[in-house]
Amino acid sequence: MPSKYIVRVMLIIVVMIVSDDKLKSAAIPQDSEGRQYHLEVKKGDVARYVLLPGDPERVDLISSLWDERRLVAHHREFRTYTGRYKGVPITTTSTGIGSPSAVIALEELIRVGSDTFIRVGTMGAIRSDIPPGTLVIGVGAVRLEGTSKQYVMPEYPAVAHYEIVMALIEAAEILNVDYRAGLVASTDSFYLGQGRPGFNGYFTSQSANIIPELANAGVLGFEMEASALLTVSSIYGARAGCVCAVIANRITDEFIPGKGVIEAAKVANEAVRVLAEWDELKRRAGKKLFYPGLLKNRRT
Ligand code: R1P
Ligand code: URA
Repeated sequence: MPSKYIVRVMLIIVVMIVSDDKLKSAAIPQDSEGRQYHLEVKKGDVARYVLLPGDPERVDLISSLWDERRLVAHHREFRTYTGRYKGVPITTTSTGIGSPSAVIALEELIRVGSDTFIRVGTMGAIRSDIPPGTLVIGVGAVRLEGTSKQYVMPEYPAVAHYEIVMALIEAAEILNVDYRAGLVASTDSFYLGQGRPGFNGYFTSQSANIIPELANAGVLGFEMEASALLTVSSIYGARAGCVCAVIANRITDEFIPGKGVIEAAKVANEAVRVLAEWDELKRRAGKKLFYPGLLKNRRT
């Protein structure tokens, strides 16, 4: 029988060998192959264009519309597929609920080579004329979450990249779906933060005022990730935008979970095809930014 000492030394050696394959640094948590701590993706696993739903089940729906797909990783709330949509390499990763995990996904996807992000979400409208099933294309977002404030001052704007806004509008027109374009508000709380009572009717004056105040300022509705994704993408020079299916209307008090989600998935996929075409036109013309005049160079 080996002594207790020898067993302990052998155990330490085994742990060292195993951990050599694992994370090298607490500050930069990735393994020796560059595989990221939360998403478990590495360079080569993901495409430049990424669709970001909150719900992990929505990545199955989004990728079911592709020509081909493979499950790359699923760790915690982050489920990732990569494949092709109409020939264009594409990835979808779920972010879970809320801005902290959404920005973790963004951070790790940028590190492994993605640079274009479209959130494919659900939201609650705060105007009576936006019924469930409508799509809202975000041009900007009110930063009512805390995550983006840990990156930059609150005055910094959360704006969608204009190419993504245009590509989403183009896709919605091609697919003939009902859509609006405008501002959304991203909160950290689904309940009090969006004017819903808490447990036992707990309420605050701030919560009571949030819907009329934002509606009066032209905001179309609530969701929980867009402003952090848009802000952090701008800081890093990445392109981001969002399209959300309206599943609730807070003025008419309707709630129809799932309404419009397949349309949002279709529009986001088609927007990636449009963006890829525009990116190719830019490349051929030697331009950094898309403008409508480039369309005259389109091959039919
Ligand atoms: C709240 O129910 C969740 O739904 C919305 C909100 O932003 C939040 O994540 O989006 P997803 O359906 O994309 O998760
Ligand atoms: N997502 C939200 O954040 N709020 C809603 O009302 C519906 C979906």
